[in-house]
Amino acid sequence: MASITDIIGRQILDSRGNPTVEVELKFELEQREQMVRASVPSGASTGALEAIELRDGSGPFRGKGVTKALEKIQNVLKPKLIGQDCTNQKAIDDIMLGLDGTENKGELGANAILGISAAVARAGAVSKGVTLYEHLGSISNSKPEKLPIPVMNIINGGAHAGNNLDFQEFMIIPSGAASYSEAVQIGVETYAELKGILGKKFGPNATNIGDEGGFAPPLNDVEEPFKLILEALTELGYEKKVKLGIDVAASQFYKDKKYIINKKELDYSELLEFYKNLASTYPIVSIEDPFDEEDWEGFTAMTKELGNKIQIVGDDLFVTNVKRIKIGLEKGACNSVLLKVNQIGSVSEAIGAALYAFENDYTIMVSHRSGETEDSFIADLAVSLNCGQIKSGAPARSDRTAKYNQLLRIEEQLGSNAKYGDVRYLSG
Ligand code: 2PG
Ligand code: MG
Repeated sequence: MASITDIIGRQILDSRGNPTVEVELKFELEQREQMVRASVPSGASTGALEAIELRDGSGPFRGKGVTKALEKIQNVLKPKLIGQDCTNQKAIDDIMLGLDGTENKGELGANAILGISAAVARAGAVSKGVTLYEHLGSISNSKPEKLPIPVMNIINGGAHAGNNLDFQEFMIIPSGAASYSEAVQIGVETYAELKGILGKKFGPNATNIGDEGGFAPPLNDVEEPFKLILEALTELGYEKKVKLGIDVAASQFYKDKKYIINKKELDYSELLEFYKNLASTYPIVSIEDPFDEEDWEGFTAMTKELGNKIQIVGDDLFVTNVKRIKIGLEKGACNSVLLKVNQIGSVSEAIGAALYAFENDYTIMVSHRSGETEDSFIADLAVSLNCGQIKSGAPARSDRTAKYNQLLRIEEQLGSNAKYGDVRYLSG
């Protein structure tokens, strides 16, 4: 028994300088008080159906403060959680869901609930004397042994950058590396090589970065980044070891039933043709949110045509919600789920969504948010699920590298037992 003795919520800053929730959770273990912390990330290109992030709406920090969420922690959640056993993740998450009582966590805030939920998971691990990934593995009934492929976003566009690129993320996927640490090395070298290429072609301003640490060059055509990244890979001799992925985040440029890309208006079938062309020209193995979050028709058509060889990932479409994944299953939309814990708002529900996706043969990519903190929780989560892939932005900036670094530690801990990547679609 490791019972909760205190819960403190505080306002800290995320990587964009916006306030976010940090929870400090104290618990008693063998008559000694212990303490753990967890903090909550935040998206910019959020899905309309994500769980609600409670923000103050007015006042300091241009209304982005989270003091209302902190009040819920202090006045509603904490009183009911004192004395609960930290090793019982599901029971604690259920108490919080019950107290909230809404479909979307609109009453207490997904940021308030997740801050506690993630801290409880850490406390559970400490009280059992195991690592976080081992503890999370016991919740999902899996034996953590696989390091994920680091899917690194090295060119930023869309809502994450001040350029004219309509696609949000251009990612390298070192699926041909022999190990996780070799993948990190390849990612870092490619990032540096690309920086040189961008600087030479477009001047030093082109190497300024976007929210996820990738470069945000002044490009207008979504095809350009593929060419530039391939140039870097070829220069380094990595073209066989590295595949490409994109997060289109298409809801961001969908207006009046049309997709506006490269200044042209396309309907879903024209956009699908565009993707087919891209995928036959470049080594693209993963495409996330290729259509608007309510354009099921587009997703279904694309999955039918490309789903046997390319990973089609639902992010804004599924919002890490079993109910949405279920609709996807019925409609034959996507073959992969992007797993973002704060989209659903509790650790138990996120793990539940992952298990449901696995049961139905979807792959899982664990994901950061564009607004992140130094918390590396998702690194342990990815290993605990053996899902084989994580996206955490560029291999630069501490908010991104915190996750990649934690995975280096885990790789060392797993030692010769560590497996790496090799998920269904990413090897091409
Ligand atoms: C996404 C994410 C993370 P955001 O769309 O996949 O890369 O962005 O956190 O802004 O939703
Ligand atoms: Mg996305």
